[in-house]
Amino acid sequence: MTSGDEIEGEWLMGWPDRRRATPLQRKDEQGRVGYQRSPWAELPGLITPTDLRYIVAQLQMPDPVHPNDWSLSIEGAVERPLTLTLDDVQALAGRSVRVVHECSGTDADFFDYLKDGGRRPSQFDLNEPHTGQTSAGEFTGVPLRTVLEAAGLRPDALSVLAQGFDHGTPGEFATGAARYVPEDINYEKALPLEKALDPDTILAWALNGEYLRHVHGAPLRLITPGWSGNWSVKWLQKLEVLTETPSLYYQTEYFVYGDEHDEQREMITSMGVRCVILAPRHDDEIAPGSQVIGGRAWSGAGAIDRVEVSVDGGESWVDAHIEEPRERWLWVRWSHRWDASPGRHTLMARATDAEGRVQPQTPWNFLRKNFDGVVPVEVEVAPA
Ligand SMILES: Nc1nc2c(c(=O)[nH]1)N[C@H]1C(S)=C(S)[C@@H](COP(=O)(O)O)O[C@H]1N2
Ligand SMILES: [Mo]
Repeated sequence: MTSGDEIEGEWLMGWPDRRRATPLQRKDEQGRVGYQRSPWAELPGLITPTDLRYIVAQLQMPDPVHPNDWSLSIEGAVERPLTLTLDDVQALAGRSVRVVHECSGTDADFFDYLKDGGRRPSQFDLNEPHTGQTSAGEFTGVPLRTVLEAAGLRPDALSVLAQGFDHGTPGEFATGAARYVPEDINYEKALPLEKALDPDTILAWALNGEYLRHVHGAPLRLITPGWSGNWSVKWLQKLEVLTETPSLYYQTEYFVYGDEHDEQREMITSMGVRCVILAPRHDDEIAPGSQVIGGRAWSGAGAIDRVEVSVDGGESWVDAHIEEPRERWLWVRWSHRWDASPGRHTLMARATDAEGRVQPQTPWNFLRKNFDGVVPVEVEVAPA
């Protein structure tokens, strides 16, 4: 290849290379990113590069804390309250988990699309790359359980409050189900004990092979595999073992199924089952003959066991090929070869997880959280 003959227009480390996917960012006056959507559907692999992960901060991005000035307190219903430095945490027997991390609000518009048969949401328009609040990565840390055992859980323990050092008044996101908007709170969630003791629930200091970045909750954050992103509290400063599951804004007001008038409001916990067709894209015109339909599938409750594809709008279904590995908390790539006949076709794909759950699991709800419906993709196959 002669110089100047770029493959798709980008130069990396002095060499011509392919065009890289870009995230959608919101920056403040100082150029600091406070919100980012991941171009995950443009990325071929299973791990989302750290630069391209989604970023959400419900309150305000806090100022960074130097790891040497940071510590974590473990208090409440424990035998021995502790204060741990980052060195202390890293000296415990650690582990890594590879997880899909997803904001419960990503793709909320699809609920309305499927419910009302209305306009297709813009992020799946062909002309715009699909971005979302979904990313997958490898987190390294120590099981929360190990830290709780070091402090000694009292028998009446019921939940573990995880508190971040970011604080503020819920602003632009403070709509919907909440019956009140509190002033100047810290971001905090009280994790039910069973999930807190799951060995896959970790306190993470590293992501994708390097130290966690500030935007993702450095020096230490919680990772709750399978539960929607809001449980994975960033910028941890305190763990408090409680003998109840308390009423908290982000627990019983905001991230709930139901609206402000509902008596029975349910906390949003594990994600449903998701399956997305990434090729071909909606409204594509494709050639007749052998074509590959492919995409990604994941679940909040277990590995993906089965992916089925329909090329006739859901009348008949066939099994697709699922690629290895099929890790419990990661997504899988799947594909299906199809002999495309001329005309318009409605393609669909649906997944089943190891718990036997088939999508959709989550019905339409007021905040449109944890969308996992089957979204049809229409394609035009050219005449032979
Ligand atoms: N301390 C703290 N933790 C938090 C949040 C926050 O605003 N503050 N946002 C939550 C939400 S709603 C999501 S979706 C994820 C986003 O994590 P990320 O920015 O690393 O992708 O973090 C969760 N943990
Ligand atoms: Mo979120």
